[in-house]
Amino acid sequence: MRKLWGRLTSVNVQKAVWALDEAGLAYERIDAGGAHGVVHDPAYRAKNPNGLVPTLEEDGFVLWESNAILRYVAAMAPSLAPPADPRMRAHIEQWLDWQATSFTPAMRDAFWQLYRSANPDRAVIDASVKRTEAFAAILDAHLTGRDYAVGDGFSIADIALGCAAHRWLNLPAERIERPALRRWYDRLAARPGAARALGEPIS
Ligand SMILES: N[C@@H](CCC(=O)N[C@@H](CS)C(=O)NCC(=O)O)C(=O)O
Repeated sequence: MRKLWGRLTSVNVQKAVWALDEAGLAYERIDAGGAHGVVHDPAYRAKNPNGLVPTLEEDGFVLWESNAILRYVAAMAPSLAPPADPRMRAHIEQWLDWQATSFTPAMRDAFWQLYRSANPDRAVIDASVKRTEAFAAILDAHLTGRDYAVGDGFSIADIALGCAAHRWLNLPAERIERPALRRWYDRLAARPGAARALGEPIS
């Protein structure tokens, strides 16, 4: 039986859930992380020594790092199969890396201050929002005239970027309106595969 460990409020768990649902693969999701704990248990640490979520487990095969899980699911599921063209594959990788190393880290401080701090620090929020706006502008420009992040079909790049955009566009902060980013996100969020991943209130 396939198991996915991780709370649905985690943006990285949302990516894995979206990919599994989009692929139509059966799995059991087990709450872990945050208030659910579990991640500090030795049994969990034996699977994922980082003590983070998500972790995917399939009959003794264990995989962590959300974007690695996306690539694995895409390798298994015809509906998410990577394109044959090496350049298109490279662009999918590019956007996966950009999401993980640029877009999401930029908004992390604002998210933590707004959702997790008893005394949100306005200066920290503003600086984080400003950093993220620069990346949002890049994504908005890229998505202008496009329906998907790469090529003319849905891919795991849309999942990774879509989960990050979900967090960004719902952050209770003032943002510059980005029409192409908004249009792309609205289309993605309406996919049946996104319902569970993006369905929980952000917290
Ligand atoms: N690079 C890792 C980061 C994983 C990560 O930071 N997960 C966070 C939630 S988004 C976490 O486990 N936080 C601790 C917790 O929830 O207890 C990935 O992409 O999977």
